Amino acid sequence: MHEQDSPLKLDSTLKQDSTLNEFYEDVVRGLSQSQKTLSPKYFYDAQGSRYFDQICQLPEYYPYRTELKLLPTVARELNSYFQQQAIDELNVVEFGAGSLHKIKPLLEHIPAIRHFTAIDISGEHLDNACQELQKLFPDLDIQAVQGDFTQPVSLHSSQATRLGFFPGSTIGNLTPEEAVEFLRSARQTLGTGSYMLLGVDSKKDTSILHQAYNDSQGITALFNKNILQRINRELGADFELSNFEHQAVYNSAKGRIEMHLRSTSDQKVQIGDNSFTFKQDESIHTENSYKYTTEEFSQLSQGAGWVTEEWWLADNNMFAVTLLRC
Ligand code: AVJ
Repeated sequence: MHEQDSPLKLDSTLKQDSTLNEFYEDVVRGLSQSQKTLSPKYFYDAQGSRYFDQICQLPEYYPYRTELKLLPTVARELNSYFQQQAIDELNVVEFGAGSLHKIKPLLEHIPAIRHFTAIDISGEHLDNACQELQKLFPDLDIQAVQGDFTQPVSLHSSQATRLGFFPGSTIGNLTPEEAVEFLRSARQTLGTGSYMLLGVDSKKDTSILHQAYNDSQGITALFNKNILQRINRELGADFELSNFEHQAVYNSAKGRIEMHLRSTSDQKVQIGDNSFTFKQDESIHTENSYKYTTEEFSQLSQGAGWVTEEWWLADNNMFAVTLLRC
């Protein structure tokens, strides 16, 4: 990685302070609503990113391994597709890049990828992952951007065709309206002639979904509760973690898994000057994970100005990857 490619090191103090302020304001705003809410983007502090990596290794959590198994096929077919289009230089922009496991099959099978821009909210985690990736692909031009993937990024201008990459069904964290908004802004960022490769989790048997978000080892519960621990540590709150219970349920009307933290008693929590009361059984809604049929998702991306080029489906339609063109 080049020095100038790491904005994190240049203005880390400033960034840290404003980030903390924003976190505080988001938390207070979210917990002031009648349905208390926290954004899932705050799951991913260093510990949360580690918990998520552990979730990906769970037998019940099918999305990660199913998509990873599908990606070499996708990458091989993409490679011949780009060759046919005479596209010989690509800049991949990954939104919510995490531990950078998913980009590897693409890099292995698509030699035209020369540039890689990785955007992730967890800056330190991302920097480490980028350094590891650079060792494996020494010629790759890597740019790490710490930030919320829904915020616009400035990409270095080059001749390279841009390929947005948003694997893992992370788009499922957004409501359909927010997903359209995101795809629109990604289209603006990437520009005409660009592509977008997306992982989309499919609608399926409720019991499979239920198990994936209520694993037997309780890692998902730890991941969910970690957000409270983070609020305690970073914002000086006094959440009693044992007074909250992990809950994940499929809302079939909305086509989404909802994660909640349910208060096991009447209680009060202090965050700075604000105090929040919880009734027994009252919940904090911490995450949505939307599931789509291919038809629903193609419709959604069309609404954001993208054209669906291709769908790849995993065995039993467990997970899907789609290529969009702008
Ligand atoms: C990273 C958003 C794709 O929704 O399945 C895993 C996060 N939450 N287990 C998902 C998650 C609980 C995951 N995404």
